[in-house]
Amino acid sequence: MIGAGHPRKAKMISRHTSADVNTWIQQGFVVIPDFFNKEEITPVLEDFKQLYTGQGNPDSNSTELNTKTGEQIGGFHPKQFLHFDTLPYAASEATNLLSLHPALIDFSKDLLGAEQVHLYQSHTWAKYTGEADYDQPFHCDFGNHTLTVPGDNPIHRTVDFIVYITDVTDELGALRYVTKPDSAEVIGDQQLVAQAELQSQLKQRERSAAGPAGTLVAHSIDTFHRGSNLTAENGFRFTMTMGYKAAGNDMIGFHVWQEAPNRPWAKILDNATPEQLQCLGIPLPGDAFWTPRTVKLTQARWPDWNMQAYAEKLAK
Ligand SMILES: O=C(O)CCC(=O)C(=O)O
Ligand SMILES: [Fe+2]
Repeated sequence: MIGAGHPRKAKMISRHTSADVNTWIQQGFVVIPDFFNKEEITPVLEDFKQLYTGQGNPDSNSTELNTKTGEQIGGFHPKQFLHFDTLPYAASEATNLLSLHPALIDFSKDLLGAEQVHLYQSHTWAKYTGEADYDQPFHCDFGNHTLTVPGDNPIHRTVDFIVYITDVTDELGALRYVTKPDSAEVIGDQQLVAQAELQSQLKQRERSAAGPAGTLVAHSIDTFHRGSNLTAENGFRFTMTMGYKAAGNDMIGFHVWQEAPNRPWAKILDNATPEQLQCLGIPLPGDAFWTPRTVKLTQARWPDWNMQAYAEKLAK
């Protein structure tokens, strides 16, 4: 088995099992309904309400965009991607640190079989009934995560997490997916794009990732899935998407954290542990990067970041 059980120091209490890791490797998807608890999700829900106040289509359920023509295969549409935000968020510590939750880092390491992982994507996403037709065709997400293709070994791929901040039912746009064995039967393992005639065959095999708030969906950039439409009256769906890769995997990318220094980084720097910050590319205390000069200059740049651990363990 690739991925689970590699030796690590100080193992935290995991929120996943080795069966979850196996399911992800074999099926390409795993859905864990209670990964995050109510106390963790409630403040994030409050933040979403603030971030997206007054958003959504007030005239829900009656727009042209939301009408369907028979069994038509869905398409990608820019209106599906409104109400996106990117880490760090103009929101509470809870929302800013959810993407870096130790249990997610721990799960990512086991899924990818990597000693160290890097958070390369984190965004919020709000969808509203009637604002767009959110039905998409089956696709894999690798197209805007790599210039090559998903690797054969998990360590070369990524894990894409979706966290439900609200309950996500089939009527509220639950992601639909096809397991790896099923998609292999339909289109083989030599194709990464499903043409129209295969879309309907995949649809016959689709499963729903519906779940309550707190649910974690883990998939990868090589697994077939699609967004589905919101049909519940006045419905809305709040989720967060996070992507992890093995540290040093330069083939994979999405956000470039460094290009947005004016965003509210203090929310993260002032509250995260060195292990969490390492997932954003900041070396651990004791790394050769940290010298008296680099600690002093970094501290001057971010005065409220408690850098004691870095200052105490300077490179010789
Ligand atoms: O949000 C979802 O349920 C899935 C959307 C999706 O797969 C995509 O936009 O790539
Ligand atoms: Fe996708």
